[in-house]
Amino acid sequence: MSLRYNNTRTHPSHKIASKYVILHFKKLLSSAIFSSSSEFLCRNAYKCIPNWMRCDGQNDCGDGTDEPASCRLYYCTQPGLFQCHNANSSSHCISPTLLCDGVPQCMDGSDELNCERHTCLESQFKCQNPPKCIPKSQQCNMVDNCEDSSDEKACRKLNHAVPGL
Ligand SMILES: [Ca+2]
Ligand SMILES: [Ca+2]
Repeated sequence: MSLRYNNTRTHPSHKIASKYVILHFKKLLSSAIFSSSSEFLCRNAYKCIPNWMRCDGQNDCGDGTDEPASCRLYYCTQPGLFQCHNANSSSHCISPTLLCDGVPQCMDGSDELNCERHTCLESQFKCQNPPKCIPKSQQCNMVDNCEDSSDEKACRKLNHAVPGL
């Protein structure tokens, strides 16, 4: 894409086109800076939230843009739960701690989709392969909870730093 703002001819349509290009460029820039593919960029609040927080009945953005009118009907009994993709009742809602935990709780398996791009909760550790979330308490416990030992790799020094060892 080539941008020429110093055109000698300043026809009104050029101005409108330039304005559109700048706006579009700003939009691209902000999404490139503030959000990854696993995140949703709040439109007005200039912050990113994990994708699964969209349409969960809770205003996580603060500006409400994660809960647009186009969201599917929310059947869950409380906000903040993950609604399985094929949900048609509250029985198809699970805690977000069960997303990408390596066990499908949704009948359609939608809680275990795209886990390589899933953002684990702050209370969780993300294993490398398979990409799944485990409780942080299982990190550095000298047990391979990840299946690839990635939960035990980054903390060898921590294990050795235990007083008395
Ligand atoms: Ca939300
Ligand atoms: Ca699960």
